[in-house]
Amino acid sequence: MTETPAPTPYALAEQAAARLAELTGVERHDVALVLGSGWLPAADALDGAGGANTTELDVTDLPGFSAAAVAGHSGKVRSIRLEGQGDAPERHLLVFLSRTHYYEGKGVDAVVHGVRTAAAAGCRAIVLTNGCGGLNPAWMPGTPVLISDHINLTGRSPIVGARFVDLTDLYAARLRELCRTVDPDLDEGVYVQFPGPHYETPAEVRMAGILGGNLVGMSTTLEAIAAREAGLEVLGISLVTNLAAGISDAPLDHSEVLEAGRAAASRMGDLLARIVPRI
Ligand code: 8IG
Repeated sequence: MTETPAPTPYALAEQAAARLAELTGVERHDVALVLGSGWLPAADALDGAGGANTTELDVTDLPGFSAAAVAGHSGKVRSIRLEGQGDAPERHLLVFLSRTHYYEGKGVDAVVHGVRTAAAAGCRAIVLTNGCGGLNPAWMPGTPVLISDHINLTGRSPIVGARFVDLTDLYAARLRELCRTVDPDLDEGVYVQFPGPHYETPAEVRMAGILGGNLVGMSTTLEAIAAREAGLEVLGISLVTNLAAGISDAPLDHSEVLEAGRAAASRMGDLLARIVPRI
């Protein structure tokens, strides 16, 4: 008896993309978004037709995805048709309302499966969002910050083998500029990914600052690397939902994260809705 070998992560993403096309009737998607903690309320602004142009699926309908594990992360994926306007052509968005985190212990391939599925579905660009802690005391909870670069403290890579992928300008300067044409007050910063799921100690937050970091979180860097490997242009946007440990005296609390998202939803939704058609 012979056993069928497990598909490679890339082949599994091809299967997920094929199933996505079948279930949505959309042959190719153009731009993908991954919505992090606090971003869910902003998601609805993307379908300007009030949901009429949206097909929503459970991620588990697609091969290779597992159910969402975090409160505030819905295990759904949406396909949204943006009507063409002026010189902006019709676009198909692929929006993940949840992600798999490194700290879930499902492995790095599970963390980046959405990114690889987006690439296999035809996407040329991806917007990676997250909720995170801020080191700059001027960034009040609810402040969006463009990711200019990252420091990956997981010690892991989604890539296996002698494939030396260049990460210069990983977070595309062109897309950051585009964001600032929409919202000129947007700051930018270096995102430091810790493995989690515990938050940092105050000493670790000081270390992140000494290393050149401005934002601390538990996602995004492995996805960005996989996106670059797949040839996608990457835009990263953090929503500072709390001051990082030790920057303020207050202890960290996940409900604070969800509340900051609700409070910032209209600014974030407006930003996404105005940027995405121009990517
Ligand atoms: I939301 O302060 C959110 N996610 N590591 N630190 C880390 N992750 C986070 C934080 C934070 N806030």
